[in-house]
Amino acid sequence: QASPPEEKIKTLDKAGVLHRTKTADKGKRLRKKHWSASWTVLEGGILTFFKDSKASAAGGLRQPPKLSTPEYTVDLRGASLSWAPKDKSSRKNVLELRSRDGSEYLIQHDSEAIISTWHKAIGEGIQELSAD
Ligand code: I3S
Repeated sequence: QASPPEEKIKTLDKAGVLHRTKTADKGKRLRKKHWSASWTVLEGGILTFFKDSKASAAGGLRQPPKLSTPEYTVDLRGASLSWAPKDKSSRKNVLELRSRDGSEYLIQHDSEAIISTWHKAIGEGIQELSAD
């Protein structure tokens, strides 16, 4: 039995709450960091950071999450990912994501296990796109 072509299977790669801040916008370094905890979705080679998750967290488990608007979407094609150098942040477990258009983001989670799964998933996303 033939399996369906890979490209037709659109999977949700990963989703969860991460701390993130944008540090450069299309090559222009931003002067100030604004860390916020946000719902983050990796799907189809795109990483989407939604607006601050505090509003939806306040709703509790009995409230369906409010559909918030994406704040940043990062196309992983041509992007690069690495552990952020210490001078970029005093926080632990910080990843630095650079998009092809020269925007940069720091991504952080206190749990090393959780940030490692994001490191792997985003890294694989970048790899898959570079293979096309
Ligand atoms: O690169 P900086 O200036 O040390 O980044 C810190 C600031 O963004 C700070 O905001 P205020 O200047 O409003 O306090 C943040 O609260 C810190 O989290 C930033 O440093 P870390 O090391 O956490 O990325």
